[in-house]
This record gives sequence, structure tokens and C-alpha cells, in this order.
Amino acid sequence: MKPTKRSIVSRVDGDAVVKEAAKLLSRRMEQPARRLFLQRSLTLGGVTMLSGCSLTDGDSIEKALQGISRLNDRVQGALFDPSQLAPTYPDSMIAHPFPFNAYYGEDEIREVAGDDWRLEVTGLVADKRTWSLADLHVMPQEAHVTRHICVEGWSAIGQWSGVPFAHFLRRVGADLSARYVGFKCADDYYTSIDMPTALHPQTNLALACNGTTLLPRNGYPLKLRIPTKLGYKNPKHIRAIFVTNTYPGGYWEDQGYNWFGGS
Ligand SMILES: Nc1nc2c(c(=O)[nH]1)N[C@H]1C(S)=C(S)[C@@H](COP(=O)(O)O)O[C@H]1N2
Ligand SMILES: [Mo]
Repeated sequence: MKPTKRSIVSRVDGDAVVKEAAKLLSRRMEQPARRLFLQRSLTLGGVTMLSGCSLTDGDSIEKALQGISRLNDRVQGALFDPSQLAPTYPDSMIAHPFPFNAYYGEDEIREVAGDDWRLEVTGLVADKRTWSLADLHVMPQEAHVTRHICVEGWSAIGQWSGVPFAHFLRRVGADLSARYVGFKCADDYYTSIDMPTALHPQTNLALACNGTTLLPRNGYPLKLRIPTKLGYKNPKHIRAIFVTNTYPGGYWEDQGYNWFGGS
């Protein structure tokens, strides 16, 4: 008799699977926070349920975990309510100075020359001209005091102000039915977001933080501030924006962070 999926799954040694997955994760995810992040999506039930027949080696476990994460993206996307606002806070709760985080240390913070800087806009947009800082400053501006939450275990409240991103996307004639908006940064960082989040009323192409021009450490000259998403989905030092239907991934996302990254 051909074994059913269920009987094969029940033959998998659950403890061994979890141990193997944990080993794999700690090897690939050196930072404790990244480990913690993936452990949250790692339960024995989830892994065995999604993995089917052959959870025998690191590769199959990794594939199972990626499957869980992609399913998680779809669920978060389906549950995302474009009119639901992130909590806002009084100015008295703003963190001064706003904390710094990047995939490198403070000694390697990128110094971008604002006068020479131009923002590239490509992909599924009608108007592909580049933008200077002055061009962005004459657009309508909006400010929100929101909480930035980093998966590495800290959060802080800040005020970001700049151009509402929905306004910017309409202005460049972006295809608003496209699936993704991608970002390339002046360091080697890159990320991408879903269109409903790009059009969310609090998603802001920020030129300032806590009332002053963005400091180099916080992403000068341009950062996308998304209060409905975790810190790693908020690109700093943006140099290019593109609209696409091809999945662009991201710096941390390609190393196992969940792509949707809702907060
Ligand atoms: N260009 C760039 N953007 C980035 C990062 C980065 O390393 N480079 N790190 C991300 C992460 S993980 C966090 S928590 C926030 C930190 O922003 P802050 O330095 O303003 O606190 O930036 C995000 N955007
Ligand atoms: Mo982060």
C-alpha cells in the first residue's frame, strides 16, 4: 500500500527536525535577533504540515521554512487594511537622538552629497525623469509621529516628514496596479514593498526626522518611512525607486527575513 502523506509525516522524528532546523538557522542567521525572528515562525506543527514527505536534510527544511514565510506574506497581504492607520504619538514621546541601525556600524555611515544626489524613477511609470532634493521639497509635505520597530529587539518613536508616497507615485504616473515598488540605496541595501502599502496614507518619502533634515545616520537624503512595517522595510539613503511586477526581494529578505514584514 502506498503510504499516505499523513503516515509519512508521522514517521518524521519531530525533535530531530526542529534540532536540524535550529542548527541550520543558527548557522545562516548569526545575529540573535534574526534567529529569534525565524524561530517565531518555526513550530513543529507548521514545519511538518507544510513540508510533506521528505524533511530529511537542511535543504528540505530550509525550503519548508521559505514556504512558511511566503505563505505568511500572502496572509499578511490579504489581511492588510489600506485604511487602517498605524498608532501615532505625542511629540513628547519622540526619541532624541533617534537611534541608528544598519547592516554596518556607525563608523561606516554613508555620507551622500545632497547637491549632486538625484533620485532615479524607473519601471512601470509614465515619467522617468530624475528628481533633485529641491524638486521633492516643493511637493506637498506631511509629518507623522510613529513608532519604528526593529526585529533586532528595539523600538523608538520619531517624527518623519516628507512627501506622501501615494502622491509621489501618482505624480510620476506609476502603474498603481503593479505588484511591487522596489528601492535601491546608496549603501548596498535594497528592499521592496507591496503596492497597497506603498499607497497607504502614512507611507512617506521622508526628507526630515524629528524636525530637522535627515541626518546621515538616519538615511540622508531620502528614506521611505512606513509605520505599518518593520524597520528593515524602511530603506534609507534611497537613490532609485522602481515599479515592477517581478519580485525584487531585499537585503535581509533574501537572507530569510519575511518579505511582507508587517509591524
Ligand atoms: N540603506 C539602508 N537602509 C536601511 C538599513 C540599512 O542598513 N541600509 N537598515 C534597516 C533597518 S534593519 C533599520 S532598523 C532601519 C534603521 O533606521 P535608523 O538608522 O534611522 O534607526 O533602517 C533600515 N533601512
Ligand atoms: Mo532593523
